This record gives sequence, structure tokens and C-alpha cells, in this order.
Amino acid sequence: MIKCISCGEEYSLNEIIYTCEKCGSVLEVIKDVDVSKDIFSCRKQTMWKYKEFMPVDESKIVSLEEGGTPFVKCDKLGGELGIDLYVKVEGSNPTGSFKDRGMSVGITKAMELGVSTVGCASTGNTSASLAAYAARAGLRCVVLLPSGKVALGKLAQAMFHGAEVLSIKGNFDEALEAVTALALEGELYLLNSVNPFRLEGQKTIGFEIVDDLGWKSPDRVILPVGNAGNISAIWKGISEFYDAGFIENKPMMTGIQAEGACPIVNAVRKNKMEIETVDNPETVATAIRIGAPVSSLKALRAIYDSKGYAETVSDEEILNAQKLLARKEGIGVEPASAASIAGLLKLVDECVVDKGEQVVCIVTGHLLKDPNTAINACVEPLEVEADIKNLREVIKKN
Ligand code: AN7
Repeated sequence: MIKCISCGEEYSLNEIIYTCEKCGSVLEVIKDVDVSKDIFSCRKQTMWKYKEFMPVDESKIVSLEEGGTPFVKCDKLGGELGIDLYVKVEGSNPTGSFKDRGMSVGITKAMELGVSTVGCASTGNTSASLAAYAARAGLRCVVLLPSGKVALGKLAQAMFHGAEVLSIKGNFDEALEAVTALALEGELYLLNSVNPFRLEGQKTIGFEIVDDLGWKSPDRVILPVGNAGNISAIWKGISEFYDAGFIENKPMMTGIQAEGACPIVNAVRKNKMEIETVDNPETVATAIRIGAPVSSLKALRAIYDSKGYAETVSDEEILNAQKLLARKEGIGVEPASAASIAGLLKLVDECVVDKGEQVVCIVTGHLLKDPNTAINACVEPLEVEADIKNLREVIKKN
């Protein structure tokens, strides 16, 4: 069933509904599952390994084999910080971000419902992913993007997969409001993370982390927070495995936002359950340039219930962390993703993260999503003659 997280009102799985009709709050999908974790062990490493926990019809699955992403132990960086550090590399998904997990379930649901048009507003990655999965399913796809603020790799993907791309004069929050109005009029099936089926896919990040750790919870999970769907989803996934008796502990959920777009951090600092929206969010990490996160209540519950934390990082800290992860560990991520690493550095500095903690940082999207930011952070290559003697001298000098 679909259930309101505030008033508990219940809806059928086949209703097209995004927020509670009774109280206006957000919804979640609930499925009773009774299986042993042993059934997972021989299965292919995609997120559908945990299909019993997915509330969709198995015969209709639309998949590009998302999930099963690298879980990389980072001993160099972890050693310097005095912690046990793993990085979950979500840029290795089919379209280069974690959004593919949610879209696989979301588009499967769209096929079950028999809709013909799907749509979303996006800071980039959601639209890139939706465009690809809609193409695979043969559905019409409409995406609304904040004009001039979407990283070029993501824009290229949305257009190349054949979505109808509309550049909105306004920011992400305004684009989301517009596309939601279209969805409520029945023009399209909305696949932003307010659609609770999206989070059912994304919760598999939580499944994979504890599976990769040998059915143990890490002490802490750190990730960037924008619209706040992912932190809510990962917490839901880990909680489901905890409730199933697969693990004995749960991690401290730790959300990182950019200084210029931090409504969730502001709420945590005041120990509140409601956010004040940020009207003109601004950050180099355009993926998380969001002032009115729709899943804020779910995210705040995750942070408080897990005794977690929330912190901001500056654009400079984000770009420095992006370079550090690329050069020290060989992992290339987009700026928003580097917020998790920047946050980790800050929290170690502030002694929020204890020495010896086992920490999992989620890096949410690939470096090449935002090629301009990557190129701008580097000096241009030297132009030289292809002459061995000359080359030898140039290499020696550098
Ligand atoms: C790389 O694509 O909101 O807190 O429209 O692309 O679940 O929103 C992207 C979000 C983190 C934040 N990292 O996740 C969109 C969009 C990357 C992202 C986030 C996004 P949420």
C-alpha cells in the first residue's frame, strides 16, 4: 500500500497520487516482506538482487542493470583522517548517477499503470536518467530544466535520449512546481522523488552497503542532500533490512548541503521538524541547488531518528574535495557528490566524526556529468612538437 507519513492515511498501490489527499504530506510505499537473506547470495549484482523488497510487478521490470555499484575502500584518505572509509561510487550506474535506481522502479510503475507520458523537473541527473529509461520503455518524456544552470553532460543526455527538453525561466523549485501542476492535471506521470516509487529504487543503496559490509551497518553514512529523497530512501532501505533482522545496528545518517542551499541544515541547527525554504539557492554544485526540498520531513526524521547530523560546506570546500578524491583515490565525481567528502573532512575537523569510525560516503554522480567545472579546475595542456628530444626536456622540467 501507499501510506501518508504524517496522518497514516492509506491508498492503493494503483492510485496515481503524489501527496496525501487528507493532509498534504508526503507518501511512502509499504510492502510486507518475509524472506531469508540467504536467497540473495547467488544473484547477479544489480539492484534487482533484492526484488522481493520492491513493490512492483516483476514481469514488467524496465532495467538497464542499475545498482551493484563499486564499494571502494579508501585507505589513503581514510588513513589520513583516522577512520575506516568506504566510498559508494554511484557514478557507475548506467547514466552516471544514483537516479537510475529510482527510475528503474519508477518507469516499471509507469508501465504497470499504463501511462504514455512521463515527466520531471530536474537539476540535471533526474532528467538524464528519466530520458534513458523512458526511451527503453518506449514512453514519451518531458523534462523541465532551470535555464542555464544544468551541467552540460546531463543536458546532453536528456536531449540525446530523445526527451522533450524545456528550459524554464526560473530555478529548480519553480520548475518542480510547474511540472507538478501539469501532473495533477493528468498531462504526465510525475517521476520526481515526491513519487514514492522512486525512493523504492534508491533504497537499494542502503541494501548494498550492508550487504557489502557482510551484513553489518557502518557507523555512519554521509551524502549530499538536495531535494532530500536519497537520504530518506537509504534510511528506509537500511531500516527495512534492520526490521527484517538482517542487521543489528543502523548508521548515523549525515546529510551535507551547500552553504547557499541549506534549508535542511538550518532546520537541524534549530532542532526543528519544519524547514524554511531558501528563495534563491546558489552553489557551484548545481545538482543540489535546491531551496525547497520535497522530502524534507522524511530526511529530518532520518537524521534525528539515527542520531545523525547535518552540515554545510562552501563551494571552495566542495571543489577542493572533488580534486582530492580524484587525485588521492582515483575516483572522479561531480561537485555535488564531492560535498559528501568535503563534509567528511569538516566533520572530522569538528570532531563530530570520531577516530576509528567506519564511514561510508556516497558519491552520487560521475565527474563527466559536469565537464566545464572539471576543465576550469585545471590548466590547459602544454602544446609541444612530437619530437622525442624536445619531449624529454619538457617532461624533465615539469
Ligand atoms: C549528483 O537531478 O535533484 O537529495 O533533479 O544529482 O535525493 O535530491 C539531483 C540531485 C545529489 C541530491 N547528488 O539528491 C535532479 C536532482 C547528485 C544529484 C543529489 C542530486 P536528493
